[in-house]
Amino acid sequence: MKRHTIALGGAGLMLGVSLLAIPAQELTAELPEPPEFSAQSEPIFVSVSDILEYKALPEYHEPDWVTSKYVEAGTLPPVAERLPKEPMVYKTANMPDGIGVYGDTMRHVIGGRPEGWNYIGGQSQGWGGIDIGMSECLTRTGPLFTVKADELEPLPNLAKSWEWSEDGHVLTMKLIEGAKWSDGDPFDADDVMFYWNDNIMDTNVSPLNGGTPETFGVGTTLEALDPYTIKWTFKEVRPTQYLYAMAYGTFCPGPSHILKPQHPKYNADNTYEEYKNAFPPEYMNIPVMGAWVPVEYRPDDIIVLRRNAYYWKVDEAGNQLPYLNEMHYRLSTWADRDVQAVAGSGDFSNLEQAESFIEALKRSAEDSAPARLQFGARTIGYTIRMNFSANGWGEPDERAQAVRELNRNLDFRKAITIGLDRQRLGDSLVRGPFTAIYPGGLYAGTTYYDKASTVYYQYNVDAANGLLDGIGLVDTDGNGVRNFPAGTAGGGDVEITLLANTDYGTDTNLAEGVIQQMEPLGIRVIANFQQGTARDDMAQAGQFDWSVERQGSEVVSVVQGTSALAPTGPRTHPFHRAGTDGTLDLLPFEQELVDTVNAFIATSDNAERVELMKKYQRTFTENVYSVGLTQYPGALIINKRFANIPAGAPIFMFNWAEDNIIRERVFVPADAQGDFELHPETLPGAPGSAGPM
Ligand code: BQZ
Repeated sequence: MKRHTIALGGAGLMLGVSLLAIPAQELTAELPEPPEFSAQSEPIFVSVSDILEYKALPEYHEPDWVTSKYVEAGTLPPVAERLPKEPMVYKTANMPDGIGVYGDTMRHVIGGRPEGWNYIGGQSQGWGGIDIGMSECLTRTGPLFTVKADELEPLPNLAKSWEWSEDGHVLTMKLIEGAKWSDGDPFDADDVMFYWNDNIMDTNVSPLNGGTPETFGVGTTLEALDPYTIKWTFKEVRPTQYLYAMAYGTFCPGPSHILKPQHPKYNADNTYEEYKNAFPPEYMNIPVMGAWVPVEYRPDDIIVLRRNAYYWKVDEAGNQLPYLNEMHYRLSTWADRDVQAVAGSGDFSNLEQAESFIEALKRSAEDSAPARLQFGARTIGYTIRMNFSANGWGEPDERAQAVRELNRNLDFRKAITIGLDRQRLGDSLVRGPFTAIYPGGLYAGTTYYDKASTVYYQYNVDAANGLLDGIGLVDTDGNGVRNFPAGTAGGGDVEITLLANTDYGTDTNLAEGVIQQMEPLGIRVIANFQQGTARDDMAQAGQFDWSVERQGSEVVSVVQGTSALAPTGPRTHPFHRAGTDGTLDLLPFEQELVDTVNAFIATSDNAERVELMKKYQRTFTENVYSVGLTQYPGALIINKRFANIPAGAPIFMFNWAEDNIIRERVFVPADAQGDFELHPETLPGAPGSAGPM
């Protein structure tokens, strides 16, 4: 800490800056190549039309017990009447193991806990594939990892077809006709417009996964032309980009016939909080468009879901999907998910915590191992996100406001990024060829990544201290911690809180590493470790100085979550949202990033897009917009008895594997089926009724 003492005096301080200024080129270096690590299986690339189509089939089928116990008993209409006019049909040629058979269960283990069933009202169901399985969206992107790059476009889903107007401003979408919610109520434009008008456009509601009006473009409008036709009008010309935002997690309509009566606009007795919490976890049989419906919930134990008798997808033989009758979500921890999957007491895991790699690899290498494990590309990455708002987002106190000002100072961010030994951080998680040094921005190895456009400020503690001296942060009271200049936050110690998610060992281990590595810089970082949901709420409310976060699909695919790449709207960005006056106080380089992202959204010319993302990457990494930490591959762990698991399925790309593998067409051959169903031969009951019917 000797250097600090030199520049104690005010004048000395200023002097220090110019004297100590270190030219950028001395701070940067060529980014080391990630260690050689090839994905263990490659996808089979196809066209969208090879995967599915919508068409009426001559006959339809269902599990025999559904026919005998429900249809013949008159408590359920025949399958043909439960299906839409033209169901979605999965093509056999695209199913790795072909047409499946009914039966069995997929036993998930999750680390989250359900807040309730009002997804569009902002409640989480516990993650780990439970909301992905219940919520169907206008389009779908999870399976796009198998689609040819030059034919990449979201899959149709609840929107079965769409057409652009000549001038490219209007997109007319046809919804699937005659599909029903799992209680038999018709799905139509009313559900779509309730989501748009009263959950997206009503800013008193924050739908789960962050859908906002700007997610679909500033000034965009949506209207229903008839029960099965909706019309989007965009300011941009042919912004095909927004079709990705119409997939999971930002355009998955909820059952308006159940939710609307609870919404304050239609129910004056209810507050918005009461609307959000109107359907607690104990409420069973919430109507869904997904393949399975929750019929049992035991707190801190399990959520059981049974097949949706009105599910609107079939195979080419006319068998109504899903093949699996039941889904379990054991309420435990994310780390336990890995353990149970390799042990065979669970059936599925996204091996995403690097600390568990070696043990999981060892266990799954045995011939007798119940599950197979396949690594994918490096699409899991962590970064430090600094809160860039200096105009009140998250209502910072004087100390926090002073930290925001530092976060907005490039030399400060440079000092932090070169003060970090990323190799050591990666090795602290797992040794071996897994982790790669990640400076921030788009991930190496992804479609739009360009190494030459990636600025890497290499590890250099001395230079870091030089920069911090240069910006006037001096340890005036000699306690080893730098102080704010007199007149700022009372000249107190520079103390910075670091938000991290205790649901994951990786998150808190990396945060601990950052805290430790900031000490030699005289920066006191204080752990603010929170459980998942609390962490998510704090992050979205801007109640953080810094946060260690596992990043989303925007830095993997760019096309999914694009609007989160820069503050394109007042509430779209993870670490810079509008302040108390509703405005965004963007720095000049942030405005450049916003313009680049908006230009990317507004063009479908691929060459132009590639150039725009090079510009994005350079501006992002040159300005250390976020401080990358490490990047590594994840591995999909699935019990060997399951069939129709697509080759090369990544745990995370456009979405998580729970979407990518298309679970509704996953099956277990008859002779391999386990006896795990807790409610065999039952169907979901009426909304709100206890248990299956
Ligand atoms: C995968 C995923 C499926 C959310 C969640 C969880 C939330 C975040 C993130 C992942 C979990 C699993 O991730 O870790 O492997 O199963 O659920 O939804 O981290 O806290 O808010 O973004 O997807």
